[in-house]
Amino acid sequence: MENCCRSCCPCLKRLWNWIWPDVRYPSVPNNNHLVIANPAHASEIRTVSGDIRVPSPQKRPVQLYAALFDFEARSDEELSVREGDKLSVIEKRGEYVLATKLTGSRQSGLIPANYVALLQDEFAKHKWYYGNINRSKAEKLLLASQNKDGAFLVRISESHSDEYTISARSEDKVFHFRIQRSVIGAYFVSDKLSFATLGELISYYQKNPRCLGVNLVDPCVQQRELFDMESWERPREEFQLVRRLGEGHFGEVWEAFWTKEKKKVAIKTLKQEDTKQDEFVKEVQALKSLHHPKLIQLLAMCSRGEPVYIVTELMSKGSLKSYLASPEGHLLTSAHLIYMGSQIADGMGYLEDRSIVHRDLAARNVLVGDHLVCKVADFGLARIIKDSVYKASRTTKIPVRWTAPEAALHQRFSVKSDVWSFGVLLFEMMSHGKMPYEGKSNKEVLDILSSGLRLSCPPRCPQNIYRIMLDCWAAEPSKRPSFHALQSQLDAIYAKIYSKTVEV
Ligand code: ACK
Repeated sequence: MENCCRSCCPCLKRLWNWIWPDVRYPSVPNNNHLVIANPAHASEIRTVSGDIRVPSPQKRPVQLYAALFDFEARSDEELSVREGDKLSVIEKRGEYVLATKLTGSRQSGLIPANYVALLQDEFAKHKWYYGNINRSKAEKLLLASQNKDGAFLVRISESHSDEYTISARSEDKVFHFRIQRSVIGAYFVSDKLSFATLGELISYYQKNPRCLGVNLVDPCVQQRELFDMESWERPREEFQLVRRLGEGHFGEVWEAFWTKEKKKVAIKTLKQEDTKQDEFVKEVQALKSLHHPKLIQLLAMCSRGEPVYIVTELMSKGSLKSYLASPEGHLLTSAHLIYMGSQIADGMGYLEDRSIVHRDLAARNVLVGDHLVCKVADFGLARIIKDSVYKASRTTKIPVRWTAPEAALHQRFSVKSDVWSFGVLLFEMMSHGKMPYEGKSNKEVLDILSSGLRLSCPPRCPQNIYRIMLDCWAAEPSKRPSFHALQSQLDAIYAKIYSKTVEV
C-alpha cells in the first residue's frame, strides 16, 4: 500500500488530497503515466433575472443501455451494434436514439429506439454492491470480525450521487477509492483505464491488485443484523415540535428540532383516530428503501405510542404549490421553472426505474428547499407493482384533475399515468399555481378529456414546454414519454434558455 503512494509525485498527491481529501490517490499500471482525473467542476451559480439564482445546466448522469439485437448501419449517420453492446443514449430522435458505444471504438450514431433497452438495477446482482451506505457504515461493516483483509464493497458516493466508491479492507484499515464517470458514462478510478460497467471495473482490479494498491478478494460479508438494527426508531423525546406547518394527507405536519442530531426536521403525525394505519405503515416502508437526491428522505420515526411521528428532511420553502403562489414564486421565470421541472422528472425517473407508481404527483406533493431544490414527497399511494399496471380499489379517492383518464375511469395506474400527472404539474408550474381546469367539475374534466380536448397553453409558457405537456397527455399511455426522456428534454430546453437569458 505504502508503495503505491510513494510512487506518486508529492505535488500531484497534494493536489489530489486537496481535491478529494478522503479518497486515496490510485496508482495506474504504468507509474510513468500518472494522470489526475478531472473532478466535475462545481456548478456555477448565475443570475437569470431578479434575485433568484439558478445553477448552470448540469452534466446529466448517464444511463446505461444495452443493444437488444444486432443492427447494421445503412448510412454514415447510423451506428452498427451487436446484441449486448453497452451504450450511452444521448438523446431520442423520433423513432431513433443517438447513442455512443461504451466499449471498443466509442463511435456514436443513430440506432432504432426499439433496438435498445435501459439496463435497470444493473448492480443488484453483485454481492459487493451495497448501494447507499455512507463511509462510516462501510468501515464498520468491513472491520467487523466476519471480514478479513481483502474484503471490499462498492457504495454510492456521498458527494456525487452518480458516482461510486470502492471501500476495501487491508491490514485492518479501510481504504476508499472514488469511481468516476466519464462524459459518456464509462467508469474509471484512474482515467487511463475506463470500463463500460462497474462489474468490469471491479473484476479488472480483482485480477490486477497492484493497480489499486489493495487486494479485492471477497465481497464484504452481509451482516443482516447490522442492517436490520438500523435505528430508524428514535425516542420521541429527541424531537421538539417548533411550529405547525399544515395539514397533510394523514395528519399534521410540524417543523421540529432533532436535539440529538442538532438539526431541523419535518415531522408528519398520524391522526389518532385515523383508521388507515396500514397505509401509513406502507408509506414508511416505501420511504425507507428509497434514496435519491430528488426524493424526500426519511430520517427517523417514532412508532411506539401515539401519535406516530414520521421524521423527514425539512424543506425550507414548503410545498411547490404554496411556493408558486408566494411573492417569491411570482418572480420565477421560465428558466427557473424548467430547472425545477427537470429535478422532479429526475426523482420520478428513479421511481420509474423501480416500477414504483406515485399516483398523486402534483405541485402539492413536491417540496421546495433553498436554491430552488425540488423533491418529490408523499409516497403514501406508492406501490411496487409486479406487472406494469396496478389495479386500485374503486373506493380510493382520486385527484381527477391530475389523473390520467385510464386511471381515473378504470383504476389503471402505471408509471405512464404518473407521466400524465407530470404534464399537469408542468401546467401548474408554468401558470404559477393556477388550478387546472379552473371552474370545471370533475365530471366536466373527464368529459373534456374524453372528447380529446386538453388544457390550453398557459400565458407566456414557451411552446416547446407546452409540446411536452401535450406529449404527457397522449390518450394512449404507451405513447407518453418516459421520465428520463422528459428530464433530457427539459434539460436541453433549460440549457438553451439559460445561454440566451443569463445576465452575466
Ligand atoms: O405548503 P406548505 O407550506 O408545505 O404546507 C404543507 C403542509 O406541510 C402540509 O403538507 C408542509 N410540509 C410537508 N412536508 C414538509 C417538509 N418536509 N418540509 C417543509 N414543509 C413541509 C407543506
